[in-house]
Amino acid sequence: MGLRGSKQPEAQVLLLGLDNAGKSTLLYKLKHNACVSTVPTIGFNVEMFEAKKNRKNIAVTVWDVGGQGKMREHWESFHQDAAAVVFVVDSSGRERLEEARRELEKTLRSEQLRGRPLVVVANKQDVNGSLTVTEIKDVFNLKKICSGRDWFVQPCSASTGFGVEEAFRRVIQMVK
Ligand code: G3D
Ligand code: MG
Repeated sequence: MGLRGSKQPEAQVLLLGLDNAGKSTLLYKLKHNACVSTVPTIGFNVEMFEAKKNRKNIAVTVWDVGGQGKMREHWESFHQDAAAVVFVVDSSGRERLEEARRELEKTLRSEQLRGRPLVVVANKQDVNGSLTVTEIKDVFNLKKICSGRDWFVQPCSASTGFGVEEAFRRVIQMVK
């Protein structure tokens, strides 16, 4: 049973990524269409949405689990009920790409997430010189590490709102 205890179809979505990738900004933009100044997430943020899938309402719960080192140990306890994973990447800097790639790889190895669809959000596309979707696909070797699941890379700017709704439309389409 989900948070509301209703019979309505529900989907839990895990919002993951390194700290500072833009997860909380993305979540608030989606929920309130507003730029809220974020503070590093301690613990987690959670928001619920109504969405339509195959003309039916679906209750979507998005879990934004803090990305800072210590919290990452807890990511796994959120895996069990996840229908899909959204992994947010800061495309504006190359320094932490390898770290992000490792975290994503580790996440995808989780037995509980086997076969779950993945949307990689290539965030901060508003920053000059940010990595393109193609570059991110290459660096992360997504074709290889995503074999056996549906996946998609969505260019996005959580600050401006570009690609935010599109990213979540993709997620809803992909959940079973
Ligand atoms: P997190 O929840 O993944 O840890 P936050 O990340 O949402 O807290 O965002 C971290 C910082 O990145 C914030 O800046 C936020 O404003 C910024 N950010 C998020 N998305 C974008 C984006 O699309 N473009 C740009 N340019 N910046 C973005 P501060 O300065 O508040 O730390
Ligand atoms: Mg946060």
